[in-house]
Amino acid sequence: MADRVRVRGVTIHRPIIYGNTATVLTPAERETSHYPDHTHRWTVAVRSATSAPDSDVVGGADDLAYFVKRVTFKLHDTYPNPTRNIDKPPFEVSETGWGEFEIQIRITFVAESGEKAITLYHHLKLHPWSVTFPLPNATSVPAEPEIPSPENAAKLGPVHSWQYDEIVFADPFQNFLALLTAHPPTPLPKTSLSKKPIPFHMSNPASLEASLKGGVPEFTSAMEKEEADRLEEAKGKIIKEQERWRSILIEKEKELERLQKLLAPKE
Ligand code: SLL
Repeated sequence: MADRVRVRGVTIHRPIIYGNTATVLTPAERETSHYPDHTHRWTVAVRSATSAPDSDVVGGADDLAYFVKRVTFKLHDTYPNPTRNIDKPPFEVSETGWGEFEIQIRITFVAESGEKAITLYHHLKLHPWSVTFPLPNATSVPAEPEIPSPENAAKLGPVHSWQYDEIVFADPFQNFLALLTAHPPTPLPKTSLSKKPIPFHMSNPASLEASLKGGVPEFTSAMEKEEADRLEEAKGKIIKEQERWRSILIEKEKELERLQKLLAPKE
């Protein structure tokens, strides 16, 4: 069948984000809840990476349903029916709860794609970000950041934890390629149009301060360049460290040789 023909050598990708937002429940909400021990309301989602203009939603400008058939969120076993299948957009689950845990996110593609489902993992983040840096010569692991009181956490506003990713299709079927090219993704803005902060990520601790100024974060294409620069800088540092340790090793080997000679029985 002609539409079962793979287009060899072609790769095409679609940018997505996955992650969660969380807010502290107000005392009134807690009182009326069936679960008095629940402290937060959260939403875990898979969305297109670009945010709609003037929107309070992170990502989601494009509807992913043309290539995504189902997103399965596997919640912690403390939840009733922990496996949640979402078959139409928005591909998200909202719940209340008290604890952070790992969510398994399985994305199934439309049948005509012929693609296998992919599995992603997201650590549900409820508590505000804080970064504790290990000191360069520290011998102990830094202490776990303290969880602020609900009142203080509420003052900090919603918590956002989002990961940018690209779903790559290699050698796609001809009809699937046509489907994808008929739905080009809305490009990311170069820099944030409405001065939104970039989403905080542990790989970029410097972004913490900006993300705490509040506002809904937004992914931009400048982030990609900045990440490439950070990787380049980190690579440079590692090469320097490698050279430093190599010369230390050479010195030590020389010393070992010298000491071994001293120990060797005289002829
Ligand atoms: C923890 N390992 O101990 C984690 C588990 C589970 C969170 C967190 C809801 C439970 C319910 C809920 O928040 N589960 O339905 O009441 O922190």
